[in-house]
Amino acid sequence: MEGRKRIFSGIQPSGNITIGNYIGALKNWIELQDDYDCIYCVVDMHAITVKQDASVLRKRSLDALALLLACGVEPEKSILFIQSHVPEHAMLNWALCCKTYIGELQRMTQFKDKSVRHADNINAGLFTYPVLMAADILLYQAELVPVGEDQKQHVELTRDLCLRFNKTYGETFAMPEPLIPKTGARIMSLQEPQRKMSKSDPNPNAYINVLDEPQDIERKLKRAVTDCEGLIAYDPQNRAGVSNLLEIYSAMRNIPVERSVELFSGLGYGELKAETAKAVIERFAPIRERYRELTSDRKRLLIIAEDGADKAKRIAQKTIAKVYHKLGFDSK
Ligand code: ATP
Ligand code: LTN
Repeated sequence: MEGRKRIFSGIQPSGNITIGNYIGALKNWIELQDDYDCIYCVVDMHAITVKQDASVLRKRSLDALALLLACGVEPEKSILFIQSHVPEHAMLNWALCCKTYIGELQRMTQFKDKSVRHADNINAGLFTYPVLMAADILLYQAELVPVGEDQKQHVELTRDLCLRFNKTYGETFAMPEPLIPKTGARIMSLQEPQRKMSKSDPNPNAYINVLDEPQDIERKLKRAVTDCEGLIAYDPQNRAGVSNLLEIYSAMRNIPVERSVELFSGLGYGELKAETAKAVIERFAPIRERYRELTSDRKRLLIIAEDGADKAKRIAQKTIAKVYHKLGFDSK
C-alpha cells in the first residue's frame, strides 16, 4: 500500500525453525503485517554457503514457506517468496560485492563463528554472505528489517553499503534500520544458557522447535539448565538460565518480563518451567495443525511461492534497472 514503510526480512531453510527464530523474528513479522508493507523471504541462496543436498534443500525451502504461512504470514497482506526464484538478488549481490571491502567482511562475527563450525568448507560465499543479505534488503528499498540481535551487525554493514552507493551514484537505495524486539532478541540455549539457541546445535535438548510434540516441549523445558539459587529473578548476566525462561514465558504470553517476574515471585523453578511449557504448547499447537494441512498440498504451496516471486520481481526489477544504469551497464 502507498505511504506505508516497507519491511524486508528473511529466514534460512536450514532445518527446523526454533523458538528462538520464532520469538526473535517470526512473531514480529506477523505482528507488523497490518501496519507495514511487508516482504518475507526464504533465503535458499544463503543456505548453500554450507553443504546442502539438492533434494533436501528443495523440500526444506517449501516446508519453510509452509511454516511461515502456518505461523501467520498472510499472502494477501504480505509478499512471501523463495529467494532463488528472483534472480535480481544475485544481480545486485555482484554489484555490491564490488563496493564492499574485504576488511569489512573480515570483521563479521557470524563469518568467524561459521568458519570454526565449517572448517572444511570456508568458501567465498560464506565470506560474502552479508553482501547477499544487503542485496536482499536494498533491492526492495526496505526501511525496516525485523531480526534477532545476532543479525544487527549485518544490517549495519547494509547501512554502510547503502550510504556508500548513494554518495557515489546519487540517491538509489532507501536507508534500512534493524528492528530488534525488546524481549527475546537473543533466546539462549536451554542446555548452555550462555550460548545463543541455534537450530544447528547438535544437541536437540538445547532448542525447542515450533513443530515439536507437546511432550518433547515439556521434557526439554523440565531439563532446562538453571542455577541453584532457587529464586526467580531477571538478570541475564548472572542468572542466564532463569532469565531465558522468563523471556520465553513473557514472549509467549505477550507480557513484559517485569510482569512475569511479579507473577512468579515466591514460586520455584518447577512452576516456572511447567507454566512456560504450557504457554509454549498453547501457542504452537495451532501452528502445527495448520502446517500439517499446508504441507499436504504442495501444488498449492508452489502456486503461493510463484505468485509471491512475481510480486517481488516487479519491485526488484525497478531497483536493478536503476542500479545497472548508474553502473554503466546499459546503452541508454
Ligand atoms: P543457524 O543455527 O542455522 O545459523 P539460526 O537459528 O541462527 O540458524 P537463521 O535462519 O539464521 O537462524 O535466523 C532467522 C532469524 O531468527 C534471524 O532474524 C535471527 O536473528 C533470528 N534468530 C536466530 N536465532 C535466534 C535466537 N536464539 N534468539 C532470537 N532470535 C534469533
Ligand atoms: N542472514 C539472516 C537471514 C537473512 C536475512 C536477509 C534477514 C538473509 N537475508 C535479509 C533479514 C534481511 C540470518 O542468518 N538469519
